[in-house]
Parts: sequence; structure tokens; C-alpha cells
Amino acid sequence: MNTINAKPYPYSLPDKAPALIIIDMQRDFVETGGFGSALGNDVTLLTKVIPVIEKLLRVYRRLNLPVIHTREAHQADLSDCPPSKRRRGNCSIKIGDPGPMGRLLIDGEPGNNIVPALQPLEGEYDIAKPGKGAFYATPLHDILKQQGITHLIFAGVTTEVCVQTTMREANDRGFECLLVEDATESYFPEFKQATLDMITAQGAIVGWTATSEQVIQAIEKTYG
Ligand code: TIU
Repeated sequence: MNTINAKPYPYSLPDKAPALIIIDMQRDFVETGGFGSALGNDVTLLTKVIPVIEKLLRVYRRLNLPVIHTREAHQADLSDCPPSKRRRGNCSIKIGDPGPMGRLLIDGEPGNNIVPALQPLEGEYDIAKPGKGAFYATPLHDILKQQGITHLIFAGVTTEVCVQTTMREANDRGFECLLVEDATESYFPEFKQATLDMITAQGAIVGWTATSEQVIQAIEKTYG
């Protein structure tokens, strides 16, 4: 059986390829004027993962393997946004308020779209999620079960918020999860490192991590 040379020990690849799950690579988090900057963050810290995720996507698309994109998105009437979530953050504009890229974190607004370099193609899932975790109030678990997918490879932002929450949800549902170290980023570099460490601690208590190079090499060898 082929493996990815991952931390804390090799990650075994099954016959059915792992899905690539790209979390929330939206303009709202990586461009000035979106939700991320409304929360007071330096959004430029996140842009360096875009070319790395592009590389992973190219391999997945060439080998015709399953790709799932997620977006943190609320309905226009905010019926799926708990008031507690909207109140959170010490910012002048909140979820649903108008900003330079449209209403913050609202499905269909320009700022809620995935960045141009990583736009989903036909045949790839594009899942709008009202929570930080991608399993909460979405069809993600049913999609994975229908396709017989047991292993998930994660990329996207931010490491300790939506990525980690989703990985923990997936881990509790029995999926074998791996996070690509250079394909995820946080507004807080120390939180990214702490998240990688806590995922792999205690013998992969939440899952594995590996570099994009290690992942691509093993995926091409196994499924190419
Ligand atoms: N604020 C922050 O770090 N993240 C989020 O609000 N959402 C995601 O991580 N996608």
C-alpha cells in the first residue's frame, strides 16, 4: 500500500482516492474589504497559499479525483446566521452589512466567491456552509458517503478556525484526515503552528500533516 510521508507517521492511501477539500478560499477572507479585514486582520498573510492550492488542484484535476470547495456563506435574509455569530467581533461592519465587495459573507455576493485562481469547475462540489465546520447544516457527509470516500486531504483558510473545526468534525465521523501544511494559513502564524502540532500530537489524535510536495508525489504515484 502506498503512503504519504506524513507527520506523525505515514498516512496510508486507500484504493478510493481521498477527496481534496478546499476550505473557504473566498475573497471575503483573502482580499481587503471582506469579512477577514472587517474583523481587523491583515489579510495579505493568507495569499501565499493560493499558488500551492492551485498546484494541488491541477494534479487532482489531471487525475480526475474528487474535489470539494467550501464557502462560509449565509442566506440573504440571515435566517441561517445565529444572532450570536453576527454580534461577535469588534468591528464596524458585520455579517450581512454592505462592504466594497457586496454584503459581507452573503451567498452570491462578489466577496463571497472563491478567488479567481481557484474557481470551482463543473463536476466539483461548491458547498455553502453557515458554520465554521463544513459538516454542520450541509450535505457534505452524505456526498462523501455516497461516493465511498473515507480519506480527506485538507487545504484552505483559516487553519485554526474553519479548517481545524472541519477536520475535527470529519475525524469524529470516521474519516482519515490529512492537512497540507503549506496549503493552509492563519492570520496568526503562531496559531497555525499550534494547530498543526495539536492535530498530529498523541499519535495523530485528529489526523496527519504533510507538505504539498509529499502529498503530490504520493497521489501521482498511487492514482496516476
Ligand atoms: N476569522 C477566521 O479566522 N476565520 C473565519 O472566520 N472563517 C474561516 O476560517 N473560514
